[in-house]
Amino acid sequence: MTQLPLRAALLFAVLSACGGSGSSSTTVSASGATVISWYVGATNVQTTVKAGTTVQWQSTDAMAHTVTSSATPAAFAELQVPAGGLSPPMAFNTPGTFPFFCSIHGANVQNGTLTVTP
Ligand SMILES: [Cu+2]
Repeated sequence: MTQLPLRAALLFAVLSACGGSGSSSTTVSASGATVISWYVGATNVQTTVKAGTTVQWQSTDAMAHTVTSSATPAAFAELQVPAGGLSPPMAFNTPGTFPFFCSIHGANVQNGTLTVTP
């Protein structure tokens, strides 16, 4: 994922250019959170964190998304990712493998797996 720094830089530029829109989007990541870029076309996104890590998904294409568990039953409650903003922070405290997708755009164009290690 060598594009991540570039995406982050582009997002920062976008956010800086449109401040004061009145949007309630969360634009500041939680302290120490691992932030996953989440956009249409983000497929097979693989992220590994240690148990206890707070994770947030960030819309980097200015579109609203969800982070929805692919497991049955769902491994976690669906998160909303506001357009250009961040999902609420969620702490993953239990080791395991957590596949997810976007219920707005579909698993074909947005899917990934979060692996939580002990
Ligand atoms: Cu989406």
